[in-house]
Amino acid sequence: MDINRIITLDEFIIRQQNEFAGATGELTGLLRDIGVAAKIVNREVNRAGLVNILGIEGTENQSGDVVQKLDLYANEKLIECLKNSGECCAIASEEIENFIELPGIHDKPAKYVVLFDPLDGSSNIDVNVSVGTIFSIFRRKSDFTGPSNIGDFLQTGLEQVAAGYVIYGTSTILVYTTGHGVNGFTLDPSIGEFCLSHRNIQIPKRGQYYSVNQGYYLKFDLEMRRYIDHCSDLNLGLRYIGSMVSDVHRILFQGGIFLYPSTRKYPNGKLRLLYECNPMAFIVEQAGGKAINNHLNRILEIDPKELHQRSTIAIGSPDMVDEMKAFVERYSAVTS
Ligand code: AHM
Ligand code: MG
Repeated sequence: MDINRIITLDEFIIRQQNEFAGATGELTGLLRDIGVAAKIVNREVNRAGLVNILGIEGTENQSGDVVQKLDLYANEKLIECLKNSGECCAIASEEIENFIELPGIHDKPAKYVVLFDPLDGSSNIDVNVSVGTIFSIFRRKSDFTGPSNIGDFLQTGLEQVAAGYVIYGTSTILVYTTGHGVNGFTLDPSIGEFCLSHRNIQIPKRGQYYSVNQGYYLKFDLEMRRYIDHCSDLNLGLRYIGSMVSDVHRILFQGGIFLYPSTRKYPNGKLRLLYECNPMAFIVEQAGGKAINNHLNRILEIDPKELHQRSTIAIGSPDMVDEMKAFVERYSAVTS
């Protein structure tokens, strides 16, 4: 086979499916439909400067953040594509208070639920900085013949069957895992296809950057301040975009650590466990990295209690996350 041949996302997903005996193609269909939604959202993100859908919508989402118009558009498109897919029985979105049941197609019971953050980092939209879409897929736990329930969504991150993100950056890249490594696909706008561009992504053990909103330094706990001082002592560079997808994407390729610790405003962290932390943790772990919270618990093992639960997070290169863990252990022992 010609190794330079273009492999599209659709072809790659189908090939992966063929490697698993008993795979029915349902997850394949679902991933493909998310790919379609990503293309539609991408088109709109790119056109955003041209049409009047920019700007703050004026409402607040479930978590109290200001919602911008493009978030709502991305939210609608994802729901639409997942509805048409017929493989998803219910969805939960960072932009919606409760989960939504989706009607089945031809009375076929759907096995999966999908959770997503339709447009993460939305405060960046107005200034033309990269944003992203994050998704997480679970097999439903409830009886396939009845309606889905909250228990289908409140599963630990370990139970994710797939997770991914799309970064709308200088190019648009979709990165996903089904628990067998991580692969990245770059959208070729000339043919309208995501093409395999980053095979079996491995995160470096360490990196030259740390990523945290250092403006909140004085609001962080002592152990976190000490760790940040340590990063600075090591002459690590600080990179913080304010768009988790973009910050973690860089770390996935170049190594480093991303932190969103507790602050006075967000004592449990700002980021959402189900829409942001779990899917990113699954991807990063699959690439050889680590993800823990401030209590040093593995993100993927946290038992969620509610849909919009927040979590602190330290995610990235394995050696750097271990080092952060050691700082927290040392300095919290000093204060306790
Ligand atoms: P959003 O989902 O409302 O866009 O918020 C999540 C974003 C993350 O992408 C980013 O890492 C973080 O919020 C930035 O928050 P802050 O401005 O407090 O540093
Ligand atoms: Mg978000």
